[in-house]
Amino acid sequence: MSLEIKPITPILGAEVSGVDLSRPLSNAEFDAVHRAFVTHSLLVFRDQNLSPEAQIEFSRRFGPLMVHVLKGANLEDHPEIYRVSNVKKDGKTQGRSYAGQYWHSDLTYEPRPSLGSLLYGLEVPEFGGDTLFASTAHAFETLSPTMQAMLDGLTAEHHFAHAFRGGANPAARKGDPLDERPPVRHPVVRTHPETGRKCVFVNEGFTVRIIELEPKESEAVLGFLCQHMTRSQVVLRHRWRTGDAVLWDNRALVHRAVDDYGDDQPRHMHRTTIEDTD
Ligand SMILES: O=C(O)CCC(=O)C(=O)O
Repeated sequence: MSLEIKPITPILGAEVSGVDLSRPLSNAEFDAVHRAFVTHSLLVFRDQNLSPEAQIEFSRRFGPLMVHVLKGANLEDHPEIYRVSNVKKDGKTQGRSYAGQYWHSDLTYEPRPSLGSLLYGLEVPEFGGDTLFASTAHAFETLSPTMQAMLDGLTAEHHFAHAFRGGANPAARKGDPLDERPPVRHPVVRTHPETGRKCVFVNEGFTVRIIELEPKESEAVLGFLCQHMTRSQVVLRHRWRTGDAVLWDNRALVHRAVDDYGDDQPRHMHRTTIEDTD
């Protein structure tokens, strides 16, 4: 079966068929996947059967893997796999339940944030539990030149604790090791190293403030940017099927999960997170 790439929306996303990620990809196959990843920012691979080892091996071809700060959610034998799960074993949840219920890009609270993430659905709800994605490059390109010039050169503070301290969803706060990571600073506009496109690099989850602005200005600008990036007409909504592996570019997108399902609907996912070494 040959590799096929079908775009999902005019702005982002493509479905890739003809690839079995459970076995090592040839260099030619990997190059085609890599090109599609850079072009579309998000790739959906259906009907995969991925062991932790295979997921790690495929993800590592993009760069070194990061270990999530919430260690209890990582797979014991494979700490590079972060579990997003509401499934309980011996009364204990198997990973982080209802993770990411706010727009974010993964691990922007780290000094070196993430290049991309691969989320693999082992068990998904019959309905609900979709994931939403929006392009930060498209967001920048649809701002006025005056706004673009104002943002370019600014710096923002990102903090892991922000998502849990009422910055986003207060319900997600309980029991998280809030101070594991000190605040870090990143440019508000970053140039994607592979596409050359400028991307807005702030998010609702982890961005606390824009350093160079007064607090009220910062709040207003961040609020506007988050709203602008995630307008309904630019959002891709991924409806999960068991066996889906979704790879996204954290340098070019923000995403959020939707907790419209309950614990009676098991949702169990394995995520690998690739480091941005540029
Ligand atoms: O569960 C999801 O759909 C996404 C979770 C999330 O935000 C993440 O893995 O970063």
